[in-house]
Amino acid sequence: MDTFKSKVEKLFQDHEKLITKKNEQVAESNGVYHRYTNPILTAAHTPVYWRYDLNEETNPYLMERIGMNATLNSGAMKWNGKYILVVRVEGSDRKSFFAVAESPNGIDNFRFWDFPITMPEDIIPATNIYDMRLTFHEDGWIYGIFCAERHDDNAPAGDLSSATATAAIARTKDLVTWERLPDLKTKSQQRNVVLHPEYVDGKYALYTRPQDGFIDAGSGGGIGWALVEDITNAEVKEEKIIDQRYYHTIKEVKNGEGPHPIKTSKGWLHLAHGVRGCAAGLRYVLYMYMTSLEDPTKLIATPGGFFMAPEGDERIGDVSNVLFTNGWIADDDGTVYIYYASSDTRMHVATSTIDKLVDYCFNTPVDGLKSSASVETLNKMIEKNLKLMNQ
Ligand code: M1P
Repeated sequence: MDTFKSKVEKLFQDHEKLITKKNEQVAESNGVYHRYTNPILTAAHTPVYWRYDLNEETNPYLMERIGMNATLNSGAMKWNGKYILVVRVEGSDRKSFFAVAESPNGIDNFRFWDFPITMPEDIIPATNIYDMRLTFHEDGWIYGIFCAERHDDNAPAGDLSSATATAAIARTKDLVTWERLPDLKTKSQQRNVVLHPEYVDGKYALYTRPQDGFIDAGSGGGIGWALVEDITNAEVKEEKIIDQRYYHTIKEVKNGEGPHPIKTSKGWLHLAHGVRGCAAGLRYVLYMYMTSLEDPTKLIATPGGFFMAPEGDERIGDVSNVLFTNGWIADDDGTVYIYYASSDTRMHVATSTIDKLVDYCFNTPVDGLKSSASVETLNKMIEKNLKLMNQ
């Protein structure tokens, strides 16, 4: 007969088997990146001792006491030789919080640290916090910028859904103890705010995403850029749109910077998400672009279309048809680990290299913004190839 002790042992064994499962590269690839067979983190990867009260006296039926719903949109960095994710964990109560998970190789064996992050509350406490971008800034601090969501108290009585989004800022030296700074002051609501890793003109530089409402980017225009003098009292005084949205593209409805850009010899390499509407709802895909090293507000490569879109099981989840990224790691050997969530439910990794991604950015045709331009681009490729093939 199963005893309480044997049932607890089984829980731990099954969990250990899940988190130590080897992750294999998927054989098919478009040459730009490789996907992997297993998600790297799911709700079931959260520790058993987060979910179960392991005391037989207080939990005689060994039932889950605290449910976890999803592990998604994670910030990433290499830290003390480990691949670190600051994961957005969502409980069954719909509240998101941050927790660190680390892996020795970046593609499997991700293990959560014992405790989630206890994020100090701001002067105006938030109801929900999520989607942290990590930046190891040249000032020596590790910054986490994330969305702080609060009920919109200006909404009509009874409207419990209207909310506001601001960019919350915190910093740390060890990923355990965080110092909370005041939220970014801006004219509009903001989500997907990201700190550039270097000073620009002696100031902190931010990628922003002005939005008219909590959901609608509206007149926001696209991904913005702003310089801030004092990060401990950050205020956006001037905001310039650097990556605009366009009609009938993958970023028609919204876009947002992913993780902070990677510095390469050819320019800053960016990963972002683009959103379009369709009968099934919003479709979130990932795309790339590059900016100049001399002037990080200047676009120098704008590959058209999506870089990655939901495939297979990735299409299904709490918010289906979504890929979202806010973390990647560039290793010294040039390997890039792209961490992305599918359908707001689970985390995955894809790998590529800096050289391939830069080549992708400079040599993928730009979006001509109409069908005839797409056909023209396609015809050029076909003609060139047919000549080669018939030689
Ligand atoms: O549900 C998809 C995504 O929706 C939002 O993205 P955006 O800021 O572009 O509107 C965020 O809530 C994000 O967390 C979520 O994954």
